[in-house]
Amino acid sequence: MDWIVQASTYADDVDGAILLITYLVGFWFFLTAGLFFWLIFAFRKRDGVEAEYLTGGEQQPKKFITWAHMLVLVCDVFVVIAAIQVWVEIKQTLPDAPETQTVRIVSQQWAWSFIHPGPDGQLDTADDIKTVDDLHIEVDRPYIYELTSRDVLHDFSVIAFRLKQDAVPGRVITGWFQATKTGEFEIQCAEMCGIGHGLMPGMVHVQSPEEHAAWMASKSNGAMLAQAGR
Ligand SMILES: [Cu+2]
Repeated sequence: MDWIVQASTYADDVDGAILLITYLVGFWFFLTAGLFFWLIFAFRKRDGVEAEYLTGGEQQPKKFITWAHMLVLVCDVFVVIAAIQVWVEIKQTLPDAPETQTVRIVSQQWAWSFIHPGPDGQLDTADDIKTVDDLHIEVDRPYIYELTSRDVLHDFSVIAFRLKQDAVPGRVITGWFQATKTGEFEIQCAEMCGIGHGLMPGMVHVQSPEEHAAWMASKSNGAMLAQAGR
């Protein structure tokens, strides 16, 4: 689905599962709708022809339902296999490559706070970089996120990544993403969280390693100046 930009490693797999469902459901939709209207027009009321009453128990017409039902169940098997594959890949697997970094995402009414590991690559150290509504990450690097909420249910959604994860107060929810394209991609809260829900946008800035290092340097200089009281 190229008309919605795909900017993560798993975006294409999510689109593949959704397209499979769309094609299978679409096939049955048009087949049954077509058959339905054909029957209505082909067997409409005619003078001198009496309507036949079917109870549903007759074998001859019933096989059209039974066979179609079996075929739909076979399609379901393909949908379930595709869905489980994508679910396990995205929600039940975490990247373990050594270059993986962890970011913390805190949602609240109505903003996103991000805690980035600084140049040392570790969270909870002095060089952590905190931002509001702007997440800065490196392209082609796996990130684990720790998503929390300060108040109500929110949902961290980045359409270009095909990433969508509820934030639940009292829980730390862990997931991952790996961006494949540099650029700016929108974050939108995807869970009704109050009157400012629609005003809860954010931006992911996917940067090349050089850009990212420059951004971190600019932030840590600022932090040092602030610490020095300037
Ligand atoms: Cu929200």
